[in-house]
Amino acid sequence: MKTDISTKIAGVKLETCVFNASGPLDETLRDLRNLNNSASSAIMMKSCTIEPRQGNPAPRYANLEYGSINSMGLPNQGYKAYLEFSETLRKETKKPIIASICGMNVEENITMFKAFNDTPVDLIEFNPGSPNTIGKPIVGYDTKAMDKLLKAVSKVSKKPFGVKLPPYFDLGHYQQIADIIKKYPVKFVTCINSIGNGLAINPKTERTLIKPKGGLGGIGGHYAKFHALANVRKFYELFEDKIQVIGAGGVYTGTDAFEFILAGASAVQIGTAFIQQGPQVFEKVQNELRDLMQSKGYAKLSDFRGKLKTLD
Ligand code: RRO
Repeated sequence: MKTDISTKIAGVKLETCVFNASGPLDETLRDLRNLNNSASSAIMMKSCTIEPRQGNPAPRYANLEYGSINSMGLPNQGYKAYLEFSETLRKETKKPIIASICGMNVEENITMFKAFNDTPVDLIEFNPGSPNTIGKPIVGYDTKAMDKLLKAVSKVSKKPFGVKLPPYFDLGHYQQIADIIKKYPVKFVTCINSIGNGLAINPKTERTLIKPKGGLGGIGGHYAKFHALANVRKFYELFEDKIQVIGAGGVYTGTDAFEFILAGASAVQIGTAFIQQGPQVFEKVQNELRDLMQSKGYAKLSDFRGKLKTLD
């Protein structure tokens, strides 16, 4: 039996359902070429802004016992660089190329969505709220702002796009945000961005681990997995599989990927584990997922996707 872990996101074929999350090691053309040389099934680019940004002062990322904390502050080369990178990469690869857009206001997002219309980018992941931009709230927690942004970008985007969401914790919030997303031609949601504003402390030095925002940063890795799974599950149910869900948060193994797909994800992204284990993590997770599926007699993702059983 041949185990098929391919998937489609917004009609775009991915040879496997495992690729990189926006953020880690995807800022430069060199980074993106490294991703092309890895088994990541797509090339996801760093969230971009209108102007290039240095990001927050270092140290701004730290490994933790079971994950990571970051307050990178959106370091990126400015959207014009990513327009060019997509053209360059298109000549070098057949893998889907995904742009991540993170403007600071409606106008900036419109400008960037319009610009990517004329590139070979296959998909766009709209990141409406980094947890780490100093002085900016997490937009995903502001339903009115989300509505306004999605309305604006829906009008101009000719590319299929999805939305990267922060984690929600209150059941009522899932419904509110799902109701807004359903009003627009959003093809997928990615759950979850890092869990905003955690605090990691070094008890020896009695200092914070990272410098920006008094030490506060987004928490990723194993710590994030259970909330990521819950977010995938709730949006899978609320969207009735009409809007796809991509899982992100604590994917280190094929079993992690399996759990996300069981909860309803159509693909998974790897962030912290890519930083900690390097590019070979993509192939490792893919092989482990295939092996696990084979041991369970599953030939393809649709054999078990969304079919999580509960105890009632
Ligand atoms: O660059 C960052 O600080 C960052 C972003 Br844009 C994001 O969406 N999520 C995150 O954890 N860090």
